[in-house]
Amino acid sequence: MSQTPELLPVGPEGETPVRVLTIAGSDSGGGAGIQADMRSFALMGVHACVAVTAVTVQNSTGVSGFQEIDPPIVADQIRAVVTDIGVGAAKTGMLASGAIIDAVVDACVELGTGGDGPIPLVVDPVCASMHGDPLLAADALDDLRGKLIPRATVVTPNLDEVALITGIEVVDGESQRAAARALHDLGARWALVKGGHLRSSDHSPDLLYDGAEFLEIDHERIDTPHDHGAGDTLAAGLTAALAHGYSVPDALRFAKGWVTRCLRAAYPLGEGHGPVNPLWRVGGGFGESR
Ligand code: PXL
Repeated sequence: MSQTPELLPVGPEGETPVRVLTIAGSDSGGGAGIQADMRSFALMGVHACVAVTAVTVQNSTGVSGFQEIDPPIVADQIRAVVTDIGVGAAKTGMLASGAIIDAVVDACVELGTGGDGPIPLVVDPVCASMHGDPLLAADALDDLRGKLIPRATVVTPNLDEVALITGIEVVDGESQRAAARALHDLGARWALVKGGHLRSSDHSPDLLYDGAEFLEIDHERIDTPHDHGAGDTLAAGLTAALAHGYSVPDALRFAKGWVTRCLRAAYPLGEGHGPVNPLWRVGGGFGESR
């Protein structure tokens, strides 16, 4: 595909759409986690199933606590939807604990999600909120490295997560390539090392690696404090495009375009950071009607 379209195809009204599964935590502020995924999935035209892993208590200023869901209930949500509704791709976000990672991996192995199975799995290895609040237990890193990442069709860490998972501080192109190699060595089919704030230009080059070739995917960088949920939204775009049968590089091109558009439309919310905004699809800037 030479030109990746800005939007995914949608079928006629009344026809069952492409389905995806998000395995993630709830954000009471509505900007990240499951809520970010559902907003984007709906506006991209795919049906999203959900396996809730944790309920966070948060607003625009940070996460003040969370309650984990029992690991067998997390796994049963995955089984219930994959065996009945069927999904074209799945993604993981906040998984909170090693026990939840284990339960998710067991269900994914059983259902052919990730690994050599037929259902692509996007692993967004969420470790902390943008405010630094932990969203994954420190003792779960070994499970992330040794069990979940090896099942990833594509793993999508930000630079802080890269450092936690691989020990590599990405500061330039060379360390970005070293990090991609390290993530691939852990067993991910594709490793995406996001440029994020890496280069102080108006571009944020992401590096994609499949063990053979490095692919740099560059996109305009939008500088906004309202980027809550940006990582989730990029991973959601990847997941939806993979469910449509895109290759990983084409899925990334679509997802970068999607998240860039959502960043451009981001809005302030509360006293802290506002969310990226997939509502650009239905027209933005509603203002407050009083
Ligand atoms: O953006 C990462 C993320 C994922 N999931 C939940 C979150 C956050 C960030 O705060 O709260 C539930």
